[in-house]
Amino acid sequence: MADAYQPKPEHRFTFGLWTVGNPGRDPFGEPVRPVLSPVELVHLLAEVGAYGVNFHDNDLVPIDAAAADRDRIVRDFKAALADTGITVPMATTNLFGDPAFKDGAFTSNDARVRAYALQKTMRAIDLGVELGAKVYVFWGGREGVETDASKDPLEALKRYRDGLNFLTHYVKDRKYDLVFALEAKPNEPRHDIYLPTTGSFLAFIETLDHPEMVGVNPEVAHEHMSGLNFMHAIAQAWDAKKLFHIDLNDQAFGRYDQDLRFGSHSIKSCFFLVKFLEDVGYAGMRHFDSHAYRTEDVEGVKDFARGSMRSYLLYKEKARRWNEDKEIQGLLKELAAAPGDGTPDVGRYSAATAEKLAGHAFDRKALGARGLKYERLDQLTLEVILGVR
Ligand code: DIG
Ligand code: MN
Ligand code: MN
Repeated sequence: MADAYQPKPEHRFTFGLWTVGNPGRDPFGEPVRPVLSPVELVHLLAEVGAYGVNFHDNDLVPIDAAAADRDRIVRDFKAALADTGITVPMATTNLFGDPAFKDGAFTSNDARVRAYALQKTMRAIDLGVELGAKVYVFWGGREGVETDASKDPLEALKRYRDGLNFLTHYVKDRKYDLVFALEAKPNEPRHDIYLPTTGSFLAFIETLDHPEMVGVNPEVAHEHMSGLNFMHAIAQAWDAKKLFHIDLNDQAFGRYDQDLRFGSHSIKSCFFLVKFLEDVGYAGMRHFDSHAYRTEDVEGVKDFARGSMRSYLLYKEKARRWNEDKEIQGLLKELAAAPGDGTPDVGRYSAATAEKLAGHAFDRKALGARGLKYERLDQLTLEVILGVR
């Protein structure tokens, strides 16, 4: 029986071809699942109720495909999209798999590789736009070093900037309706990856020729790898009007990139993340950049995909209950209450405010003595998440 947590198109749940198509290879083991074709994966996503599918250029068109094969593959893919109603909201380039990119793409020490990366990305942008993508993601998985003896970080940042500037100019020249979303990760596969966090990219974007075209695509696992609060990174991106896309998954702190099913590990942080996205009215894609356990067969992959979307909707319902919980809202109202003890209201600076503030006598001991009831507030939050409120 279908309950209230079934995915619908308006939820905008999307998956990359490389996620549900992950055959289960890992650094210590061979694939455990058959490799499904892009057409088969589109039908699998339609079966589980997804809204859209994303891809790296070579997830769809093999890097050495002849032109005729490329055209057939794209034609068949378009037919599967038309048959199922699955859309393509986002596309990206694989600038990390081929050995040519072993020392990076845009930041490679070899000018030929940097030029090839631009050519490959231009072609991949054309393909993404042809299939309807409006967001173009850049994950610089190889833009980094094993040894800092190999690259000057200032030169590397200049190359990164030059590459992205070239491509924003290309998109503008082609008059594409497309924005860029930059995805951070601190390490893996490189020992250190440049621009390791969402915050790093938010600063970097302001140094580009067309910052208005460029936002971020934060990923849960990648901020967790650095031990960071993901929802805070999202809040900063939202505050800067740069949350153009998001990679949802899950991750134990301080480990390799696990790309776990969304909401399956960090229960409380996923609750606050979904609450934030729903509270602010984030209208972008809910993209799951994750994959099934290596223990799973193709039916298990469908369980992974269904669980990702279902968990998001469960957290969304818990957020609604939190927002409507009378005791929780009462505590928040108390916290927000104005002191009412004559403390000057210091909004924007004025000489008069500064003078009033300078002369005010604070009761410092009383400030420190106030109990804030966060234990009760957090316990109530936990009880909402655990389903007893
Ligand atoms: C890894 O987290 C990266 C690649 O999978 C892809 O380039 C990007 C798009 O979501 N995420
Ligand atoms: Mn990841
Ligand atoms: Mn990602």
